[in-house]
Amino acid sequence: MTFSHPLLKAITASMLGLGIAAAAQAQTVWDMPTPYPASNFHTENIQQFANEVAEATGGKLKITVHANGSLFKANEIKRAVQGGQAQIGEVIISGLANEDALYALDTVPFLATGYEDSRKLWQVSKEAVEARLAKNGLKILYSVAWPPQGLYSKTELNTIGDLKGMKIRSYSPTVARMIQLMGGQPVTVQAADLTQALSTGVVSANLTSSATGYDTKSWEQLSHYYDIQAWLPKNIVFVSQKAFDALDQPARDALLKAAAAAEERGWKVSEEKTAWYIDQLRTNGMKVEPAPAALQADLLKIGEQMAAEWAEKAGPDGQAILDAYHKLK
Ligand code: PCA
Repeated sequence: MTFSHPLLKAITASMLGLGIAAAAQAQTVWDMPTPYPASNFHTENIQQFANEVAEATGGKLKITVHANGSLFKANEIKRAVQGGQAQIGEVIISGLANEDALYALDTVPFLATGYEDSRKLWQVSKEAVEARLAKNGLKILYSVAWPPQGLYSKTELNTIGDLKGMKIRSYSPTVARMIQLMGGQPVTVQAADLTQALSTGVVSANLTSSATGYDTKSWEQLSHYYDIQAWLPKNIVFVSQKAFDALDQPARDALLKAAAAAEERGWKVSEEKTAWYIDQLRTNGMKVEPAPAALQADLLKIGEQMAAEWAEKAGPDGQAILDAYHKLK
């Protein structure tokens, strides 16, 4: 039979269209809010993860990444996934520290200052973090560390006294605590709002990585980068357990496989790009140096105090994790 009549042709075409629509309905689409810009290495890694999931499932599971706090702001993302307004998301673990001291572990200053130690710290704390999030119906897919955190300033710093009263940008409760102990005034600003906060003079210093300094073109507002290597905070990519359970087995497998690959790739890129990021700060005119010895010594002391504070807050569970970490080191 041929469809030469125009009407028949139209009917056939619309039936084909219906077929395509039915296939599209079999597709699961997940919204993925993330806090950092599209060009950030975490976000690029997430986009690749999403592409791999789409490919491995033959387009059946599509993850739409909404970067830079565009769908939900950094501090709303966990709740959005918990509440089912999004299915998958990314947060920085230490951003959750008001919920549980455990989440602050990777921002205890100078506890783990390089990639190797940071991996060990994750190794000993992962299960506990997973268990906390599971109570909220959330499942961790993978975690990746940021480069070591440094101190950015508009002015030269020689001693801790130079920070007195300075408005310093913070991204988590532990960072705020450190700033307080440094004599500064912490101001919470999410990464997506950082450039504006710096250019309007809301803050004149910042504690973050070379990566975020590069992402936000910190050299336009800040002149000094002190490479104090205070800690390597980690992001997690997590999914609603309910959304995960609703997938068929091949899609679950594809998701977990892509997540494992993203974790490995993410840590590698983070470590490999650190020197490049620092170089970019320098090339763009920032003065990049280690902190003067007196300042670094005072920062280390603050780190010791914060480690003690953390251990007290985190109780015996926290102490057990710390013990396991020191044994591994
Ligand atoms: N960049 C993020 C978190 C840690 C980092 O290196 C930020 O500054 O918000």
